[in-house]
Amino acid sequence: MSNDSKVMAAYALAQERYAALGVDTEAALAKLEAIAISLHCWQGDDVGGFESPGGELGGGLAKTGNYPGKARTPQELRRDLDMAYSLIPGRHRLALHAMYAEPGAQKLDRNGVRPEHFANWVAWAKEKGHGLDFNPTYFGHPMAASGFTLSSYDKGVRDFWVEHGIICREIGAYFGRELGTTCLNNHWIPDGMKDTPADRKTPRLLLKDSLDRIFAAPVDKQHNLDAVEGKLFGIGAESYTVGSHEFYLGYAVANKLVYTLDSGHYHPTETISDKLSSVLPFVDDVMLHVSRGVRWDSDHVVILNDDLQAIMQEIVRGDYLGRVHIGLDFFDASINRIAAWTVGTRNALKALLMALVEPYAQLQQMDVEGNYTARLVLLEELKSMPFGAVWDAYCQRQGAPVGYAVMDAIRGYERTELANR
Ligand code: RNT
Ligand code: ZN
Repeated sequence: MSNDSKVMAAYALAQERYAALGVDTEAALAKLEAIAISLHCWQGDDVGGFESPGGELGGGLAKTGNYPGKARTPQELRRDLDMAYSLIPGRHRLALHAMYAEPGAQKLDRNGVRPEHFANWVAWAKEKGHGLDFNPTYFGHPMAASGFTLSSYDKGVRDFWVEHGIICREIGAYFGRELGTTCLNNHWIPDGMKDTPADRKTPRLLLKDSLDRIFAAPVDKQHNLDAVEGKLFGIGAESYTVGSHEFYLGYAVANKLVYTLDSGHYHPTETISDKLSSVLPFVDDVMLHVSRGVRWDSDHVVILNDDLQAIMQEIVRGDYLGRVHIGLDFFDASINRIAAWTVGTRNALKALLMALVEPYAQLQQMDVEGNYTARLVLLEELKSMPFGAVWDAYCQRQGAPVGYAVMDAIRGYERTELANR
């Protein structure tokens, strides 16, 4: 029997096992196929961007590792992304940051960035069929060196970043218009203090004022949807982060914006999975930055752990697939960067599929009936159902490598492409 037919034979058996639980695996795969994950461009070059070679990362973000072969140009980054997408089943999106602009020969500052500086990205996305998301870059810049941007006591600094925020919304609208799919535009700022501030209030009021200015002009929500991302702490902002969870959740609710939940932005024992059903009665949409913090907001590659499964279960069980925009946010420079994207995205999809093949109506009924014994037994038995056979069949049908074969493809690309950098 060929490998291909082994995969399909295993799937046929798995399909029957799931059918016995009342689960239609074909329906689950059809749902999975419709989900586009937003890959983050910044895993490809350690949050470098193309403004200046070897610029300071800043903003409390830290990359560790020096694995060879990092993308040095937009062309290399797009080639690497093409490779990663080819290893991931389904059709997915790309999240860009403003610092990935291509100004040509011009020297560009953040307030000078314009839609045309992303024309190559748009042409590439059109050709390959990817939607584009966006992020203004409020860090890694001399105007952010004080640790403050939109909440700075210095009006000149605030004005500079407000200008950046406004133009970035236009860039997002340009993406949405050109590609015919809404661009999620995520605003995150690093502002905060290493040590205890005297005044926690004023920077927050200044931030609110800056955001009001950025979001004052109406931008067609069909093309550009703005999101704000809260955070608890960062390196150098351990004692005070201006844009905290409560601040931005309040701001998003009051101003009908999307709220972004990043898995690394809370107390280490707090999970974002529990926040979805708490936040979604009050905001229309949520954006996720799926990440993996190890002891702190370390942005490790997402693995198939309980946290990830709980996030995807909440999205599927709550019927939130239309309102939760799943994006990734991690950067590991110590391993092959294409592998990092591939593993993280495949895991996000695996966790979604696991949630999609749950007999949820049965489980829900057990909640209602107070049948907690049966619920525990079923949930534990589900863990050893032949989920892997369904996933393998999906990869095979989608033309993505099945199982550890991804590593052959990654090794091949390392030899022919990355080794020459
Ligand atoms: C930082 C935020 C933010 C960044 C990216 C690069 O803590 O998570 O989303 O990681 O914008
Ligand atoms: Zn994030």
